[in-house]
Amino acid sequence: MSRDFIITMGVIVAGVVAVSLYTSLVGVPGRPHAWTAGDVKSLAMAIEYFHEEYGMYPDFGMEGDEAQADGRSGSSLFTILLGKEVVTDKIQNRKRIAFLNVKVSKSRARGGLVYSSGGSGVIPEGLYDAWGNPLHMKFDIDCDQQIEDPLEQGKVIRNKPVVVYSFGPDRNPGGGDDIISW
Ligand SMILES: [Ca+2]
Ligand SMILES: [Ca+2]
Repeated sequence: MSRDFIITMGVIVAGVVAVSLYTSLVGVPGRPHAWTAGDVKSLAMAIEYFHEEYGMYPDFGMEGDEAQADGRSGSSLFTILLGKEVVTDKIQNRKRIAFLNVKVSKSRARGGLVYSSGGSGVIPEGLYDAWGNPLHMKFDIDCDQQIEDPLEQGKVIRNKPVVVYSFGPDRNPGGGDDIISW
């Protein structure tokens, strides 16, 4: 093998390693963004449609006007929005409409809706962005047609019953990469 060949191969290998490191750290631009943007919109629409259909918000154990799309309350929210509640006299989604239409995923690291037992269970666990973090929601619970912008202080979002957002690849509010439903 010539020295040039070895150097060329070395450069190619270094390039491949650099690209895969980059994509594993910040994600492939485009697709994950598009998936998460779609899921952010879908969740906002699902809650809006539920609100229109039943004249109330789903009651899923939220405290205050903000919630995260995971944990006990998140699981309860998705059970309601997917029409998977057990039929009792307390059922909220009486018509058992599947309001939510999002990508189902085996692992939260890839983003999407994840079910219990590593994706093989029947209980929805949470809805995650492409960077493995749960989506966030903020509701107009006082019904004054205004929601204080959760990402920009002093700004007000009007005429939305709910807003949904992800912090984006930097996993923090701001930074120009947040993904929002409004
Ligand atoms: Ca309000
Ligand atoms: Ca951000």
